[in-house]
Amino acid sequence: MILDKVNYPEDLKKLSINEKYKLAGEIRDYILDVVSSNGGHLASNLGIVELTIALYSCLDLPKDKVIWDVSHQTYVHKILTGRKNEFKTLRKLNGIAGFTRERESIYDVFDAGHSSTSISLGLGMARARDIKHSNELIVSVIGDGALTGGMALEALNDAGISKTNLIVILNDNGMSISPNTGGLSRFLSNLRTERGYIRSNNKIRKVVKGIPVVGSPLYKGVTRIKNGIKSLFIPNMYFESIGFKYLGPVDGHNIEDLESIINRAKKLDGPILIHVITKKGKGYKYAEEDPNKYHSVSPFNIDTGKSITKKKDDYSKVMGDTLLKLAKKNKKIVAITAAMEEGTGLHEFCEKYPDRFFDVEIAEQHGLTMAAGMASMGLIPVIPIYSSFLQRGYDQLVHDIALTNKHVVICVDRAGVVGNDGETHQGLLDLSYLNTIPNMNIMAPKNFKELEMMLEFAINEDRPFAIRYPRGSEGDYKFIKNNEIKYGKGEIIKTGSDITIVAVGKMVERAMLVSEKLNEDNISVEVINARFIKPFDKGLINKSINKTKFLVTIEDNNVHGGFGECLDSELDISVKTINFGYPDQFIQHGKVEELEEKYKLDVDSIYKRIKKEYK
Ligand SMILES: Cc1ncc(C[n+]2csc(CCOP(=O)(O)OP(=O)(O)O)c2C)c(N)n1
Repeated sequence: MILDKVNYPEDLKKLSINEKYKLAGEIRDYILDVVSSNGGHLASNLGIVELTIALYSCLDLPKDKVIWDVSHQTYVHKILTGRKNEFKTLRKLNGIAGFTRERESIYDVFDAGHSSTSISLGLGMARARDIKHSNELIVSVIGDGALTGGMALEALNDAGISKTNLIVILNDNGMSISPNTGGLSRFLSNLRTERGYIRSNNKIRKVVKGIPVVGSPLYKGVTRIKNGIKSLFIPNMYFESIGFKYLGPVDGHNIEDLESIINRAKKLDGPILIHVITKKGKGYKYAEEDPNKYHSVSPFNIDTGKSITKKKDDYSKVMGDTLLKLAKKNKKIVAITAAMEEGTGLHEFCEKYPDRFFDVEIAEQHGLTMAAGMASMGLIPVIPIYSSFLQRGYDQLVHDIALTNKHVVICVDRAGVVGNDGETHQGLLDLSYLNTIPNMNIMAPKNFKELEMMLEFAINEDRPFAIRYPRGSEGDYKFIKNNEIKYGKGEIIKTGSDITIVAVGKMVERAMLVSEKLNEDNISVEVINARFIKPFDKGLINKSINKTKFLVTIEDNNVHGGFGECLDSELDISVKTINFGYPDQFIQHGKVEELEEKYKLDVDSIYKRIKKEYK
């Protein structure tokens, strides 16, 4: 095995080209092995094996710096930078992360997980290098999906005029999670086609050779950098016109060609963009055929490609199914996604109502403001976004939606801990930041049925709504009934006299289980399902704590600025209080249940703490 001899990037430099291809095959097998058992991002990593090998063969690491956008495609990078054995612990509690993490390795230049940051980071580092007069190479690797994010375009715009040495490698596989759809992807696809490539070469030859006297020698000279020059002759050549030298397109699975183009880029000055064409899922039949499905996977059988985890319905699907039903009755409903059609449960909506469905690509901010524009014209936009990605859209929520009370329904998916994706993906801040926005209304359902009811309610109320729900399925607890939703009203699930527990969303089930345990100790608990986090049901909660004089809140959000803290600050009387939630920290990866136990939010830990403090 070649992989046995390779631990760090410098080991690549000792390999022949044939050995590098062999290594690529071995790395693919290793990734398949680990991801089929741990879950993770598969197709993107299979697609980037040769590019990573070629890049690391040409650079001087860790002196040179490579910034991987999103960094979901860094499994090859991890294997080649001293973590070959640890790779088996990928995404597990206390194991290595599924994304780059500075604390994990000197080769992980930045923490990432959210899209479109790599060019800004790279430009920042390049400018710092220039000021410090050092000479490391800075390389940002970004996918064509991540390039659709506003920040990436802002950074290109700035980098283009910077004159600083920065290499941007565009890993173009035509896919975000699902196929890319926007104008930029059409432009890249034109660039990719051979027709365009040949036409540009011919144009260059004709124009340059036609220049009197110097034409022919000049042509010979420029062919060395023809990919850079050619772009000047392609109409609307975006990258060249904003100041980048464009090299490519190059086959991202041909190591010799990749090394040659990267070495060429190293010799050029200024911002360079290397356009690399790769195949997402390369080398694994099922992933090549359906890269969307194999973008991010739970454990699966390598031979059949089939998942080995039992698929249960989840909140995203319930949201999507409900929206489909509501959209049939109400033609004003439109759905928006920021490149997460499948993940947010909108696939069927997209199939059934293509004219009322908008994939804005990885552009949460634009999606939110566009929703405000649609609402201003009388439509009812519903925009599901994962809680952690919605962090991007804070100003759009404030300035474009809430300020003028636009009727936009934001479905805050994957709120709470999400598990193995770790810090960048935990949805633990949304209640805190949404709570700060005047006019924003926030609800959280305790089960699937309540999500259906809340979505319908929000669609029929002319004001901005955020409905937050967790990743995965509802709990097993069978609630006797789901009372009608009334604006700003909570729901008493169980009456009691000693302690009031007010719980949010999925924590209502936990509150019931805790209350049953406390009951066995003869402590009588009143359990309130908050339903509305904003405006919360002050009257109901005040009445309850007047009786019990002991308040417990439970939420799967950071305690800081969360539901419990807001409640405490607004209640009429002050009583003994415990606010359960996550601490003021970034929460690492691990299974949801493991994290809940670690942060003492499982039934037993909550029960024990209440019991101890109730005296
Ligand atoms: C702000 C933000 N929104 C959404 C996502 C979810 N997401 C992760 S990877 C990805 C697609 C990235 O596509 P691309 O950059 O082309 O990389 P590929 O996986 O195709 O190699 C998306 C939408 C994210 N990570 N960050």
